[in-house]
Amino acid sequence: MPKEDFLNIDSLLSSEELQIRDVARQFVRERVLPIIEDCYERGVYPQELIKPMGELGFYGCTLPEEYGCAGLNNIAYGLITQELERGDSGIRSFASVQSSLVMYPIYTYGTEEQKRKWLPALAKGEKIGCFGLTEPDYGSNPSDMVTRAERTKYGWKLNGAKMWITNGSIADVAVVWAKTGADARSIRGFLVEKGTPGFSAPEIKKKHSLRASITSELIFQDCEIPEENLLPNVEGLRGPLSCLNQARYGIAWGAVGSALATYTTALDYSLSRIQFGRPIAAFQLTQRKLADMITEISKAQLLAYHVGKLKDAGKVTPAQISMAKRNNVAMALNVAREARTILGANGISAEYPVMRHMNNLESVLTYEGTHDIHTLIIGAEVTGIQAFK
Ligand code: TGC
Ligand code: FAD
Repeated sequence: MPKEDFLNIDSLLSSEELQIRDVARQFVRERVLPIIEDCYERGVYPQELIKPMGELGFYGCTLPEEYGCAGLNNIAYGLITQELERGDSGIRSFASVQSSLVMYPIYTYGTEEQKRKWLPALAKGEKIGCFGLTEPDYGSNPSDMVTRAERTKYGWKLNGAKMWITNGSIADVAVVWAKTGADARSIRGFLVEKGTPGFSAPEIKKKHSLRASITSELIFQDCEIPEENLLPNVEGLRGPLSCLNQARYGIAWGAVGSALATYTTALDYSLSRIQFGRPIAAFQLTQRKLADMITEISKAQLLAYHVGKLKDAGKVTPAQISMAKRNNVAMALNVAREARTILGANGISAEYPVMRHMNNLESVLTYEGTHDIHTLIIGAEVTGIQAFK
């Protein structure tokens, strides 16, 4: 019995999907794992991996080949995020933002010129993107955002600030959501290019989580945006929230990868660590922890797989994606915490990946809609009553 595929989920995957999964797995083993603890400790993103990940087709991988993308299905996309997050949530975050939050809106809501200009370069990792929705005072409730775009003779003038933006300081293009009128129905998306006067993106330091990931503030002071940088084909909160569906789906798989990393570490450790003359794996309390971990991981894999199949069939709902993101991230955090107990004092050491994953998952639990917000999205779906407000 393979130690991490208890339910033989591999038997559900096509040979192409398995091959893509294995390419991502090998990339993480060879390029990410040897350096990631050091990056985490120093608080830097390994930028030397950005182009190699593009060469392997990891960015925007479900988008069509005519824009330089791989044209894969959603199961393959999920398997890639699973393997990337097995390495580190920061690596998966980079790919999620580039793919789901930057390439997806340009592809879905952009002009043909915008697609030709940005998608092939973003797919190769030659250009980097970020996504600005959250503001210092508006996180879970983006409909009350205060960043504004006013019409000018030549386009738009942007004023406001975005907060907690992954990749912000290194991005060549920021997809920024701003109000053009009084309420959330006037929200529009803008492509703000690096170097635009009035735009700055200072990095947020002193994080205890997602340390191998760049997180920034975006500041706009009378920032002039040409008309051709408006995403013309969407208006209202539906624009940014539709991008979140793509990223939240990827996170549901990514969380499984993180859980596999901490579970397999704990399993291996429990078999070699001797106390009271026996491997700690021989104690019933340890076996119960391991049994609970692999059961929850297996259930999460099936959930992600099924939601992926629905997505490929064009039948998935946002609430189903919320269920997968909510369940799988909470599952991964619980698995990491149990794994840490199995490692004893070694559980807090950077010699093992467990605490790094655990700390990362505290961000993953909060971003892309907090655990509570996804609870309320599911609650609204089953009761028909919105409890947000
Ligand atoms: P509500 O009135 O429900 O909806 C407004 C309009 O949006 C539509 N809509 C959606 N469309 C597509 N997909 C979804 N998931 C959608 N949810 C809602 C809705 O149909 C409506 O459209 P229309 O045409 O009728 O106007 O909006 P609300 O203001 O009540 O808010 C609902 C709520 C709370 C669920 C929403 O605001 C929400 O999801 N809040 C959480 C915010 C969030 O997730 N932020 C994430 C920021 S990005 C990020 O974290 C990146 S981390 C990246 C990384 O490093 O990986
Ligand atoms: P708040 O919305 O202030 O929530 C605080 C608490 O209140 C939470 O527990 C929440 O669940 C609870 N709460 C709020 N409303 C309700 C309610 N109605 N009912 C019950 N409980 C409620 N954003 C981007 O736009 N782009 C990015 O690239 C990005 N990257 C990120 C990277 C990192 C490392 C982190 C940590 C965040 C990132 N975010 C990004 C921001 C993220 O999406 C927000 O942090 C998240 O949406 C929550 O917003 P908030 O932090 O303002 O918390």
